[in-house]
Amino acid sequence: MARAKKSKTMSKTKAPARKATGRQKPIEVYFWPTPNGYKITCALEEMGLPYAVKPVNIARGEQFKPEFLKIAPNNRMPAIIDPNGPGGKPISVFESGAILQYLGRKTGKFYPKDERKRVEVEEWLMWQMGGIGPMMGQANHFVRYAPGKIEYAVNRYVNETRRLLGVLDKRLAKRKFVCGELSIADFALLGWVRIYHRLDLRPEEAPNVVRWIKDMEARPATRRGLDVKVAEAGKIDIAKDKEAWKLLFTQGARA
Ligand SMILES: N[C@@H](CCC(=O)N[C@@H](CS)C(=O)NCC(=O)O)C(=O)O
Repeated sequence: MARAKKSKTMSKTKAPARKATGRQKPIEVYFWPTPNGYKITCALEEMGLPYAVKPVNIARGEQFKPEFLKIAPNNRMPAIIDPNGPGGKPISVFESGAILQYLGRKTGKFYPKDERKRVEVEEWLMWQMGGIGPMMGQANHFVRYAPGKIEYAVNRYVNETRRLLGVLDKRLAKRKFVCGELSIADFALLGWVRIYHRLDLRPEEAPNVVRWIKDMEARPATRRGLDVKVAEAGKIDIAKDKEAWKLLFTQGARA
């Protein structure tokens, strides 16, 4: 594993990067260690693509820097720049689902070409992007970050998360991975689903999901993806850090 190059514009990192071999330039991954960020590092590791981590310190406002907004206009990470994009020219991609589809098409891995199988993977990928991600994100917000305990909001989002995990649990009762074989849908889901316990959900509520999390985490490549660290992230507790809290949770008011 090679050290990631330090970015001039973003936070410094000691995060590892898969070594670029030959003349292939690494894919730049604009990253912060969150459930959405890990989707991409896990996929890149499983696909065996060289990459360099470019930290975007979202607790310090680096997602609003003009150079980042050029590639990610929604001021959210992850985003990537692939120097070897279509036609051999660089391409940038934002939105984790779009990045996973791009990487799947680029490598031909974990994104089947057979139309029926592809549709199935896309169903579960979109289910993650439109369901699990936003609902667990809101549940996490109201459980951990909202000032005071707003019971109605906690119940609303934790219960919806519980329902979604029930759907996933049924699906995984008869399949090793979400679509039978390992796919980009698994990479999309893992980051959020593996932290279900932070939302007061118990493992016995979804035993097949718990089994799948263990299987995924035991894969050496996925493990490497989940182990990508950014030193600075560990120093900031968003719940207690006033600057981070204001930057992340009062954006509508800022606009
Ligand atoms: N739908 C987006 C969501 C990405 C997202 O919410 N990223 C968060 C961290 S997990 C972020 O960058 N937040 C920065 C901010 O809120 O300004 C995706 O899947 O890429």
